[in-house]
Amino acid sequence: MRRREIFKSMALGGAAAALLAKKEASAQERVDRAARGAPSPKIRDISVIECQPQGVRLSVVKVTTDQAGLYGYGCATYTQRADLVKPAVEKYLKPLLVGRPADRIEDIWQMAYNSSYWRNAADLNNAMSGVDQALWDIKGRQAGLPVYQLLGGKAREAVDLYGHAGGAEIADVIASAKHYMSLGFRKVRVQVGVPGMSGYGAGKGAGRIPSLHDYPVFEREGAYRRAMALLDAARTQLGDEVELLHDAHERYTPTQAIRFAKDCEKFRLFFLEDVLSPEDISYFKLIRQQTTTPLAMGELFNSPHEWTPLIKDQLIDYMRMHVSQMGGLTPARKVAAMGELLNVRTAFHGPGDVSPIGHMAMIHLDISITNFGIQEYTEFNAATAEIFSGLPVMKDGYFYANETPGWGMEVNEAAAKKYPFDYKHPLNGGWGDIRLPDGQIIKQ
Ligand code: GCO
Ligand code: MG
Repeated sequence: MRRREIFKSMALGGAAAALLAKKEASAQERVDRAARGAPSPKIRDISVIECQPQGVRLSVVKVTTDQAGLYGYGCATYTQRADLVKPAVEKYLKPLLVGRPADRIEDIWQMAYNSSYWRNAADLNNAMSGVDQALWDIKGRQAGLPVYQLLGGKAREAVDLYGHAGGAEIADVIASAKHYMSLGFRKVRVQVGVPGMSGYGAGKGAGRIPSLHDYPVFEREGAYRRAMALLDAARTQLGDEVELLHDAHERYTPTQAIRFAKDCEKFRLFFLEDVLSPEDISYFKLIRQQTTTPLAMGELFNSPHEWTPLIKDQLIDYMRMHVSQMGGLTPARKVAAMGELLNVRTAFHGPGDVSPIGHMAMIHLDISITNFGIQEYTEFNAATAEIFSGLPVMKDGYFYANETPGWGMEVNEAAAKKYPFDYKHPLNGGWGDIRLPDGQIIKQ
């Protein structure tokens, strides 16, 4: 024992000193491992944990290494095509990666990206994300550090959130928004049902507008007027303090989108989301020239060819990508860094169809970057808490990162099995069709 330990032990008394010396020894051992280069863990197994604790299909990848007790989790959730993710992992990424060094995250990401030849597909990106985020979890567990420390440490104490206020009638939305504000939320997304048609993000409006079919129906100008009435009421009744967000969910034509963004100026939104479809992103330059309404876009993007032009030319204010649709934390942190150079902030997609592992991965990235914008909030129920330990803690409208190594989360696979995918869903988790009165299907 070094002289310093001897003097310390005399002062502190035997047992306490021994404990302190043991703690210091393990801390020293960790430093030594890092200094001498801890033995590189090899990937021994890759598996997929599927569950549906809140009515939405979640896919989580577990990567196990050859070092006892060293494994990690990553989010691979693509709820509408969940059954494609598992084979993409097990039949393609597992044979490619087992035996490879788990600590070469960038190299493995590039290998997986290249291995399908055709790339930037939603299902393959989600499979890659599951592995990628698991490797970051492993890196943190190996280093004994939360992942945000590997990304440069905290740039803020916690991650600011927005809640989803919705309802069939405007009064219901206002009440829901007031509930979030009572919890301390400073930002609230407002969405309302549209009488007689299938709106987005809120209860279904009563009745049905005339149409030539019996499918769910949507009529653009009626929905537009309803949205303006909602935003006017929200700003009037909730006051100027609260920041309002609204998701147009690609429901309008491009020229309606330009008008919608202009009409929103008087409501001073925090952002207007998905005012265009990904196929129409060339219209953003027209919107940008005509209005100061902040614009958010990206949850439907899978490829750098979609987000790069919008960020490069500063045509949006917030990047809304679904991190697992991008391929994981590795690409997300690169695009976040690109956004910082161009003052485009992050607002990563975080509804119920992101697993708690995916939420935690976003929180670790959000908390460590300068151009963080806002994070979407999802409430977790008891079933989710039964499966995932270390869930993000929400306090006063903020999410907090775990301070324990990696993501700081565990997945109870036995509990996950209690909540299997529900194959009774008529579309097997798919996205239903909504049509204009004449029967034309719309993107929604
Ligand atoms: C959002 C999104 C979601 C999507 C859903 C699709 O802004 O959170 O628009 O509500 O509709 O994630 O599965
Ligand atoms: Mg959206």
